[in-house]
Formats: sequence, structure tokens, C-alpha cells
Amino acid sequence: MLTRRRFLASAAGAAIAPLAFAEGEAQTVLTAADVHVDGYPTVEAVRWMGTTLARETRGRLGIRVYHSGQLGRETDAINLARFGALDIARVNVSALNNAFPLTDILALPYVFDSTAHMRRCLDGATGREILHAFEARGLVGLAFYDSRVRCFYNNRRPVVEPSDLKGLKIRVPPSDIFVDFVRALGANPTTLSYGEVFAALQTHLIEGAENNWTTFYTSRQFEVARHWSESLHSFAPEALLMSKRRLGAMSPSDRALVLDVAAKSVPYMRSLWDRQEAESRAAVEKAGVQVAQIDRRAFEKATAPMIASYLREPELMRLHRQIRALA
Ligand code: GTR
Repeated sequence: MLTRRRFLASAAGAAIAPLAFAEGEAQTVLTAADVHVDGYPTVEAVRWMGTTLARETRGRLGIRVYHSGQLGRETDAINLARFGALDIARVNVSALNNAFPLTDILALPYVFDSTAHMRRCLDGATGREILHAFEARGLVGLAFYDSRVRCFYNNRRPVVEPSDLKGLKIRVPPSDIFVDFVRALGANPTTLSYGEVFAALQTHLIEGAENNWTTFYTSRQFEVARHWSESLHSFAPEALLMSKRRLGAMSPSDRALVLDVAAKSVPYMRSLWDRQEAESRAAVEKAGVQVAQIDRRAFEKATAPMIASYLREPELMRLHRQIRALA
């Protein structure tokens, strides 16, 4: 095995950069923003990109990840990246829906049947087309990451039927799809940024929200919302975006390297994700959160007109057909 000591010894006194670089130590440090806590699979995947870039360029390129929302909301990160003030924004597609309408198809409820189905679509022509669409507005779509599936949870009661949600104030991300979906179920949608959700649940400004197991756990929202419902409604994935201006300013070979390393971070992220999701669910259930199965038919029936209204948009209908053909 080539250890660091042996590598340095074999360099015979030449001024060679070390094999491992601390985050942010490279000559050119790209900045990345994520709302999630340190250790979350998206944070770790971008950090892995930074380590890989540093290794491949002998310390010339690296990434510093500002996690836990240190650089603000996802909508802020998107705009900062568009204008070149931030290099990499890791956000959920829900934060992109209103500005990039093609992303609607990825967040729309009941479009994907499973993670495997979603991965097939994102890894193929549908994913490539949507990633490409970001370029029209100052961004380069580097990759999509997993976020599995979103479900409702609340601090009031078990939710089985849509009528159980009636009148509840439910936090949604800043996307019309989520606002319309929650409204179609008879609840009151409240748009809040991710960082505000825990306190809003705790102070009863809202009564519920919806997200995946990993986020529910790592944000500690499970401590203040004790009823989870397996609504499995949206597979809205994560998007990894880069400032088009910043990427365009790099040399062609560095540009190709960044794109390649981003693509390679996807399987890495997925392996972290699968493990973390199972651990998160187990921890939440152990902490006593009640899990209810829902009446899926009733949920689909209540929201069918709302979903159909989005699919009247020809581009979304076309993508929907493409996705369903891979089901
Ligand atoms: C999570 C996602 C975050 C953020 C959050 C939210 O699943 O990973 O990027 O978008 O949802 O609902 O705001």
C-alpha cells in the first residue's frame, strides 16, 4: 500500500504536495453551501468532491463546504451562485421549481414509484435534459443527489385520511407545487425556509411539515412532531449546481475535472444516503415517534385535479411520459 510516508520518501526531496489536504487548504478554494448539518450525506458528498479535486490537482483546487445554512436559505444560495458570489449550491429541487419550471416534474407528487425508478430517470435522458436547463439562468447542473421520499408529520394527531390534515398549518418549501398539494388536501400551507421549521413546530406557529426520514432526524424535528404518516408523496431530489460564471472562468481541463468529480460523487452520495436513511428511521422510531400508514387512494383522489393541472403544461406532460415509461 502506498502510505503517505512512503509517497513522500519516494519523492526524493522534491517539493511535492501532500496527499491529503485539509478542507479549504487548496490554492483555489471553491465555496459550497448546504442547509444541512455537518455529516449529512449531501454535505459529505461535496466534501468528498473537494478532497478528490485536491488530490487530482495536487492541492491546486479544493472546496470549502459551508453547512448548516451558514450562508443563508436555499433560495439565497441559488441567487448567489447565479451571480458568481458562491461557487456551488446544493439545494433541493423544491427551491428551484418556481424559477426553473422543468424541475416541477421531479417534485410533483406520485411521479416516481421508487428510488430505483427515480435514479433510472435522473441517470438518463430526463436527468440530463433538466440539468442542462439550468444554464439558461447562470447555473450549471452538476448532478442530482437522492432525497428519497417526503412524508407528512405533525404535532397534533395521526394522519391517515386527508380529512385528518384538515385545517392543520403545514410548512412547505418555497414551491407552488407543495403549496397547491397541501391546499388540495385541505390543510393550510405555510412557506418557511428550512432553518425556521424546528422553532416553528416547537412554538406551534405550524403544526406539521413534510420531509424525508434523514432530514426529520438530523434537524431534530422529530423531537417536536411525534406523528409521522407514510404518505410517500414526493421524491423531489437534491440538485448540485455550480455558478456558470465560475465554471466558465476555469481552464477547459479543470472544468472537465469538476464535472467528472461531480458525476463520481453521485454513487458515493447514494451509498452514504442508504445507510443514513435506515439509521435515521430507526433512531426516530426508537425515540417513540408514532408511524401511521395512510389511505393512499384517498390522498391520490384529493390531489388528482391539482396534479392534472400541472400536467396540462406540454413540456411537463412530455417529461412525465418519459418518466412513466421507465417505471
Ligand atoms: C430536505 C432537503 C433540503 C431542504 C429541505 C426543505 O429534504 O434536503 O435541501 O430543501 O428538505 O424542505 O427545505
